[in-house]
Amino acid sequence: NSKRMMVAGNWKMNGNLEMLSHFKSSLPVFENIDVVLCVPSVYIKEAVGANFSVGAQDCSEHESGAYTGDISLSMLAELGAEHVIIGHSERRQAYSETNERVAIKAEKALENGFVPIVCVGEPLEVRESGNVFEFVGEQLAAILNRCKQQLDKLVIAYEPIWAIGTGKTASPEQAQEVHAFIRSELKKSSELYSQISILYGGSVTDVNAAELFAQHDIDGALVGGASLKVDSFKIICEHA
Ligand code: G2H
Repeated sequence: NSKRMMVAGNWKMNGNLEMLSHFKSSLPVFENIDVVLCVPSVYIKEAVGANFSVGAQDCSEHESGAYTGDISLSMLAELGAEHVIIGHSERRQAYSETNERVAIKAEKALENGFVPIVCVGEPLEVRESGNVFEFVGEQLAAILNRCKQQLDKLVIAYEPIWAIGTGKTASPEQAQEVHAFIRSELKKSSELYSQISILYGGSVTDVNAAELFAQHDIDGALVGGASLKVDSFKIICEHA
């Protein structure tokens, strides 16, 4: 894989200031890959300034207004966030985020100068019924339709829902198969298809990262549980 790799940690609703300061002091510089830590938004300002870039885990698609509890992209930018995870399956499921809403958020993130890490991925029943490409293809189509202008800035994360936090990783071959499909869909929309990073997410650990990264179309990882321990996160970065 000749592309610049990215390892993005997704702390979800975990961590505290002490843990953050430990990460800031312990994570070394990685020259040849992009290392991003997506922390809860309240920690973004504190997270900035170490050897990693900082990302948010969601954003509002609105600029301002009566949206109690939401956080705008300009607010996240003010704190120093450069990346934002969009359409994580936990938000699609628990907050009913539709394909279209996810696509609008991705579009707004690009407009605001962010690198959106947009998540796609199928639930178990879709995998078992053999409709993975159809399902992921629809998620992707909505995103590509709105993000055509700046596709080279986009990062896609393939996260099969059945592999999230379950300890059940997709095999490198299963992941590569969907990554190759995503790449072929990107190719239909843009000449820049080969420059778009496609991350794998779903129970990535320091043990399985290397074989996932060895796959042709896997350009890095979105890491949940294993991003909560600096030692395992560091090893995953070393493999990238
Ligand atoms: C998938 C992933 C990070 P985990 O949600 O986005 O989490 O690595 O814990 O499966």
